[in-house]
Parts: sequence; structure tokens; C-alpha cells
Amino acid sequence: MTYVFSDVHGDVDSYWKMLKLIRFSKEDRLIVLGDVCDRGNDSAEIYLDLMQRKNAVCIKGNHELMAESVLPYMFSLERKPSRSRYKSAYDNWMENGGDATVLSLYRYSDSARLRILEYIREMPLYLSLTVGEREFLLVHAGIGDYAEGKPMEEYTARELVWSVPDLHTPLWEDKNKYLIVGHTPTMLISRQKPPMIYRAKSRVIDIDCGNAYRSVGGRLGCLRLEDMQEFYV
Ligand SMILES: [Mn+2]
Repeated sequence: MTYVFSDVHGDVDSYWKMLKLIRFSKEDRLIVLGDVCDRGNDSAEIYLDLMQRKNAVCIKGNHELMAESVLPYMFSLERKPSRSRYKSAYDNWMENGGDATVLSLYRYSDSARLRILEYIREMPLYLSLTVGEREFLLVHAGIGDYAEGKPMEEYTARELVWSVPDLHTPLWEDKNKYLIVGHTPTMLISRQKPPMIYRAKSRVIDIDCGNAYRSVGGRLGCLRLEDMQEFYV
């Protein structure tokens, strides 16, 4: 079976609880729609677990994009760009919860940290797959500056990790094709409590149930693509 969740945001407890709930096994596959890191207490543990699973793939989110723009300098792999450029990238990441990720990374060895950075850098920006009769395009946030027929590889990272999708107008005619995204907590779209996976008229499915905001009722949602069943922790 194929499971998709997103925006775990360093919350290692929810991560393990979800894998247990769906009874994730070697016969299944897992697609994580980015934003594994930041805010929560152990982003590194989640990356290290995902990295060693042959049947798991993680798509890049805006938080991974922020991390990869700072970590090479922090780890002294590259010379820092101008002080102001580095400072603004660093401040921006810290304001978005990057401090928790840095603390988590420094609990592990140098080599583990470097492997995590390499993993983040190599994350794909999108994934398309067919499951049964449905076709899915998966990105972290949405497709900014969308043009019909434009090949996916021509979209920039920013367009795929920061864009909020239109929930009313479908991007394509094909009624069997869905866009699955995270990034926008569904509690910002619908008042439903507790928050649920949101299936928009435009065939956009938002699976981010606000796990980063558990203190105000957010939770981790997961979608199984074969039968569209939903799971929550
Ligand atoms: Mn995001």
C-alpha cells in the first residue's frame, strides 16, 4: 500500500505513532511531502529513519529549502557568502523553527549530520504516480505560475514549495488526476475539528492537518492512495 503524509515538523512521537497505526511494512511505500524538520524536537531522528528505508521517499518542502541554504555554511562545507546574505538566510530559518533542527542535528555525529544534509539536498521537488485508476501529482505546497503542458521539471523550487493552490479551479481536465499537497494546515481552510484531510473541488487534496500546531488541535494525517482511506494520530 502507498501512504502519504506531510509536515511532521520534527515531531518524532507522531511520526512513530503514525507508522505504527498504518502498520507500515517493507511491502508498503511511504511518501513524505516535505517539512520533516523544524519546530519539533527531533527532526534528525526522522530523517535518519527515512534515509535508511528503501521504500520511503521525501519530497522537498520549504523548511528543507531553508535548511539547505544555511547548513553547508554552518557545517563549514562552504565559505559563507556575504555576511548580510548569510544572516538573512539564517534569521529567516530560525524564525521558522530552524533552531530546534540545529539542536537536533548536533545531538548526532558529524557524519550523520552530513548525510542528512546530503539527503535534504537530493530530495525531489515532485513525484507523479498512478495508483489503480487514479493519477497523482505530489508536491509540498502547490504549483506556482502554473501553465498547462509545462513540464514539471521547469518549475522552480520556490514555485513548488511555497505556492498555495487554488481550491476552486482545477488545474487540469482529467477527472482522475489529483494534486496532493501539504504545507497549508487544513485548519486554515475548514473549521472542521479535529482537522481533517481536505479534498477540494479542484481535485487538490491537502493532507497537512497541522501537526506543527498540536497545541491548538493540529494532528498528523495520512492518506492511503489505493483506497483513499485516511489515518490520524
Ligand atoms: Mn511548508
